[in-house]
Amino acid sequence: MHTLQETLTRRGIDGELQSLIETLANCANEISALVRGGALAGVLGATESENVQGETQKKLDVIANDLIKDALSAQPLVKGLASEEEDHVVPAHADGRFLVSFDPLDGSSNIDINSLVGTIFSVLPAPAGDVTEAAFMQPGKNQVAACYMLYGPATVMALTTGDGTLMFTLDPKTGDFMLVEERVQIPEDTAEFAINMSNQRFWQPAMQAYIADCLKGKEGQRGKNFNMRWIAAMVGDVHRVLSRGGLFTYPQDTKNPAKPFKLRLMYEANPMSFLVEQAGGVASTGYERIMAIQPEQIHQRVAVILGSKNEVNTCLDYHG
Ligand code: AFP
Repeated sequence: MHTLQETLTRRGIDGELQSLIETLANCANEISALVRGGALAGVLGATESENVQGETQKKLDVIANDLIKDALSAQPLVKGLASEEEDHVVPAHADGRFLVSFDPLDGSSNIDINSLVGTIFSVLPAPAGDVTEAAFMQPGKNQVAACYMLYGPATVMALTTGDGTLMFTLDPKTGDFMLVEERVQIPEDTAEFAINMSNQRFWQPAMQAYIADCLKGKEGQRGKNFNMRWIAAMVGDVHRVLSRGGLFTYPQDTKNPAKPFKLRLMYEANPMSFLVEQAGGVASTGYERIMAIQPEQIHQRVAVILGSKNEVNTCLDYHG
């Protein structure tokens, strides 16, 4: 078994990117310990504040955000950072090589019920000049690395630097992330989908039709029965897709016309799309490849359909 450091060295990942990835892994190690402490670590419950998107912040959202912000600000390779929990981009080191976007604690509503949560990172090359929001306005295909850490029964990390998707498990005895799978492959076919069914009446006709056909099962035109899963943390749902295939979607809806999309492009959709594509899957909005989208602002949201290649493509057929 190889540690994260040994794996990155063996794969010839340049020393600076390696150092940044190790910083991200160390953050996850600390957050993992807090998550495991639960009520004993004083991390449950909500704060009285809201983030820029008007969502109530959980204590652990704030703690994880501060922990990562401090660690990245102390890492000389980081030129700037953008977080789901920060109103604006945060400049770090003027001669840093990387920009890091992150969701410090994905799946916040799961914290208090002792269910899955995780952290998601996206690494972009830093352009010359000042760190403004404009520096982050790069499509996902520019990412040099992406990873998530899932704090489940085991703490795991999925990582890509553009040469496949690797899976690691945190060894609680040594604090090292150990390589458990070098080339994750998402099965091309599946009979499992993940969607928040309570929004059904608000979806566009294309998604209505696709899910309706899945629900008809063997007797319908799909000719097979489907199973449904919903973890309410994208990090958990994507981990299942990487582990055994499936289709995950948070589509456009009209529930709140001012907010037609739920998932954030920079902190959730782009890094997860990179991991999924590198594992042989597909990630789309329904109409375009997520990683080709030219971002317009850091907190932008998008529709997401990702997972097993053939199933996502079938869903995309319904979108014309
Ligand atoms: P947070 O980042 O605020 O924790 O939200 C999690 C999330 O964006 C994503 O991870 C889930 O897939 C989705 O929200 C769950 O949404 P529902 O509340 O509709 O189940």
